[in-house]
Amino acid sequence: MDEKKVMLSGIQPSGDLHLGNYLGPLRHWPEMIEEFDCYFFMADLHTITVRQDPAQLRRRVLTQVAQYIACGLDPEKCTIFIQSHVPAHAQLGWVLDCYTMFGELSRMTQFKDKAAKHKDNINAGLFTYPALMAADILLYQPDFVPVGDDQRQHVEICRDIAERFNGIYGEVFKVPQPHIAKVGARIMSLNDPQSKMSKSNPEGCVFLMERPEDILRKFKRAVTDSDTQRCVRYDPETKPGVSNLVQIYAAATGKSFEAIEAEFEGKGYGAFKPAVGEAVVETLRPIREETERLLADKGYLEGVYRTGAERAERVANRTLRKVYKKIGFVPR
Ligand code: ATP
Ligand code: LTN
Repeated sequence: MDEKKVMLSGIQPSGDLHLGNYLGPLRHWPEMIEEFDCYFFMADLHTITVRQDPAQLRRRVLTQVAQYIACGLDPEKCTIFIQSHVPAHAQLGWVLDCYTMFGELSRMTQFKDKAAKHKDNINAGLFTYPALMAADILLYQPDFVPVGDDQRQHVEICRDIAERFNGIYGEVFKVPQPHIAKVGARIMSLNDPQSKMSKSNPEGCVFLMERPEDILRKFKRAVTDSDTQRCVRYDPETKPGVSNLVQIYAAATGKSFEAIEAEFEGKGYGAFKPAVGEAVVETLRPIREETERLLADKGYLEGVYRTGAERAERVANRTLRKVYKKIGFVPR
């Protein structure tokens, strides 16, 4: 009997992975695979809520599979798969659409943000996205869902949907907990420290596959704060730019905020910004190199996501069958 707790998470392959994705959730995933039964997937079904170029989408999904492995996810020890390879996600997604309320979907901040950003394509999928995300999660009966802070609301609505369903049909779904890291859960944009680092603002965003010289340039240009003392101190209220860099440096090096403040005492931003850039370059270098190596071995990657889909499908179908039965669908 496998008594391990279960953990699941996904990232949309809607852009190249960046430092926010890495320092927020992804960096913590490899620590979890020893202790938990883990499922990690490429949320490709979610990406089409915004229009995608087909060739780019294919490239990004494969790159993301390679990056998951390069970041330390050993495919022998966890299940890595592509969401669209497991039809149960779309199937349970539809069911959960019918147990999710218009009003609660209307309150989702991601929907409001994306609807404002893509005014010409406010499609139904963008609106019901959280019900599909709930299906992604509930199919695997996980205990924890490790995500960045911006996904907390989606994990909470997933809990509400699970409780509603269980309230009608009995204990069908395990109600999962979000798992949000203390340091790195919200990395801010380098050129706009009031907004989160996001691929939609590439100058403020560092991508995992970016060249070291470009990374260093972005850090040298990072917006810092206009106080006269120019001291390196973690204080997000009054010094959002510098605090973001302190957070990045802490996450990249494992040093505490106090140790960082002591290290740069009396040195000013001129010394600090390149040091953060160097630390990030060194953190990302092995990941970039390993990703490139893996991308050259398409056969290996194919083996990983095929095996992953088979394993995921077995677990997902078990939950889906149970749901169909509870609802009253006639078995085939
Ligand atoms: P978009 O730019 O479209 O908002 P994104 O870059 O935020 O997308 P997602 O696929 O939405 O990427 O997020 C993947 C994971 O990375 C999620 O768990 C999310 O919480 C986390 N994440 C995204 N951006 C950051 C960030 N700046 N800091 C910390 N975690 C982040
Ligand atoms: N919405 C998530 C991606 C995602 C996800 C999930 C994360 C889709 N399904 C299930 C955790 C569990 C995002 O990162 N934007």
